[in-house]
Amino acid sequence: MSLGGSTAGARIAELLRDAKGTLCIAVHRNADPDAVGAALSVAEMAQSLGREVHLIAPEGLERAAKELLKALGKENPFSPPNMAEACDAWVIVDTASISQLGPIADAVLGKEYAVIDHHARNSLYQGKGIVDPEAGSSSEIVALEMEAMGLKPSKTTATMMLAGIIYDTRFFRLAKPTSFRAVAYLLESGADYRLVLSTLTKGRNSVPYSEKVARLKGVSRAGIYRAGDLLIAVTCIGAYEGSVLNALIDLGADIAIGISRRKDRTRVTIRSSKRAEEVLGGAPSADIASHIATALGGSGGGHAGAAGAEVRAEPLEVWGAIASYLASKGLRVKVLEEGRWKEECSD
Ligand SMILES: [Mn+2]
Repeated sequence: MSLGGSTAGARIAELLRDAKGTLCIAVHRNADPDAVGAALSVAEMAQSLGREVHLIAPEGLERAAKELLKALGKENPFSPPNMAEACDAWVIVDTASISQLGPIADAVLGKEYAVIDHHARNSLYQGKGIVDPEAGSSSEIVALEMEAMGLKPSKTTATMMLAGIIYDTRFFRLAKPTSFRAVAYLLESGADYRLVLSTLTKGRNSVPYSEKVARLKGVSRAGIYRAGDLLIAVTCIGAYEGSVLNALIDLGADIAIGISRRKDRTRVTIRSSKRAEEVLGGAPSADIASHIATALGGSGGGHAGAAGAEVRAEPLEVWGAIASYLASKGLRVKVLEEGRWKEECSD
């Protein structure tokens, strides 16, 4: 069978068709609607080529993704991480770094794999697959490949991919031309736009109790720093990092950093404002994550606005690496308020 699509898309089709043994699709930890939409559509691509695939989530699904599956009347299609051992070849979707693969990293990296992703810095990509930082989402990359191959996603998958695009582009605020092209194709394929909007907006107004507590704790512990005229907030948090950091950005921080201790590692989550992007150039969140990973030995990746890194280093060393990134931009860090994050993050 020969398929159209881009050259990279054709290579993915080749891998899906020819890979020996058990074929699996991996998403990132805490998989969001974009990761789930892209994974479901790659699975349908594989099925159209006569291949069965297993979907593996290293650390479960994020709330919005779960709510969408529920609204679609679909069971969670992902197997737990211990299934990863049985996989012989992989397609990794929407995932930028080893740390985002969590417990399945070793099972994936030892095998043949392709990457489909849109992050500005992707440290997993080794030439096989499609990494397009110009795309607003991974779902739109796969949607346009499917269209070029003459494949139509099922209604459920089309709806999940549409949700992925809307979620990752923050309701089209960060949309690219390819986002809208893909949306047109998904709507023609039967995607349920109203269901996506009602599910994604309903989730917003019903923040769970534990997430509210995490936000308030995260804000109350935060240290506040100044670099040039950028405001930087650093906090110590173990859960709902994205939600806490978005709250800090909403309160006025240009860069918000969440530090979380895990046994022998430190996980760092970063969010940056548009203004930080203008002042610092490049893709600040992703650049800080890469800088930390390079300086301290670990992995990191992400977008201009959101990124993450995981290193075997102490929180204070992480803060030192961030200060050295800012110094490389000619900015010195001044303390406005130390907060309690250092105490909270030391054991
Ligand atoms: Mn994404």
